[in-house]
Amino acid sequence: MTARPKAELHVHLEGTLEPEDMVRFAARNGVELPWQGPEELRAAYSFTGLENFLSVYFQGCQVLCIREDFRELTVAYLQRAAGQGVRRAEMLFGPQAFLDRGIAIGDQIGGIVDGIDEARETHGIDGALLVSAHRHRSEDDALELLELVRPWRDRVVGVGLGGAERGNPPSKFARYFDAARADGYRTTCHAGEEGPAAYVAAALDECHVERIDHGYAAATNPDLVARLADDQVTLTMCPLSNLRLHVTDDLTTYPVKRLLDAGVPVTVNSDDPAYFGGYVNENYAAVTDALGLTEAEVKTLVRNSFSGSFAHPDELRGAL
Ligand code: ES4
Ligand code: ZN
Repeated sequence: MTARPKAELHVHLEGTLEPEDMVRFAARNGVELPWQGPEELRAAYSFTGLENFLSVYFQGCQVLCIREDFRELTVAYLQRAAGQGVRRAEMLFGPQAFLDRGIAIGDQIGGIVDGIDEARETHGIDGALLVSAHRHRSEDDALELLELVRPWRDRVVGVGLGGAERGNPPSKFARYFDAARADGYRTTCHAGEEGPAAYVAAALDECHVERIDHGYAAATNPDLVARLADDQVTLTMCPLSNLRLHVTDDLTTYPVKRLLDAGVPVTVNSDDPAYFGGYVNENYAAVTDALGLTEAEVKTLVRNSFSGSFAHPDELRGAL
């Protein structure tokens, strides 16, 4: 699996911050953390659910302060991903938590695109940035985010929506996705992680997004599964994340295999790998072991990762 070329379509850049780097950035930026060192941090990574995870994750985000931090974070993830055979990495990043702390959008995105360019040179990996809004904030905040990002339009491939899912349905963000499409962005939306299958349907019907991040709950609804297959909607699933956040407690029933059998273009991804115990290959290994996936099934997953990517088709020649 290590050398198998693949794309990763669902990873939060902030979720790639390893405990050692968090402690190092905290020290150099003079940020106080409630944890003493990397071991104490890892011990704290026992989550009751998505919102409990997000509260720890946003505390971790506080160590990222200057442009250089965002560049180093990006290079470190892309180097690691390239080492796992990732050729194309589509990285979600949520500027709102950093804007709250007065960090200029140019320092955030400037550092990330510097990191993408450096990693392309040194590791040959095709990194792409997707800006993600928080669904627990207002739609007006999300629309304002699009305005702030406008100067970097040519360096941002797409937009997404993450954050606390329960009580924050995709329908709340229909105008955000409309505005993003009008600006030429590709679109993806977290749905059906802790939320119901109806949120997956709403992301498609009301927000008209191209891809669904997670989509775990969709597997409970046969009509929706048939629709995802008919319309070839890519799901970016994250098995270790779903385990750690108690979306599922057992990967032997994980719906990847059933969705593949139904013809849904499902993919395997890491989500927040520094917090959930594995990068993309550990996620492939977890589902392959638990479900006994065949070589042909793993090949399909890998092919889906490229076909579901937002890369220009010319860049994908040979991968499909
Ligand atoms: C998320 Cl905003 C955000 N960041 C990282 N992981 C997430 N999962 C759901 N929303
Ligand atoms: Zn995610």
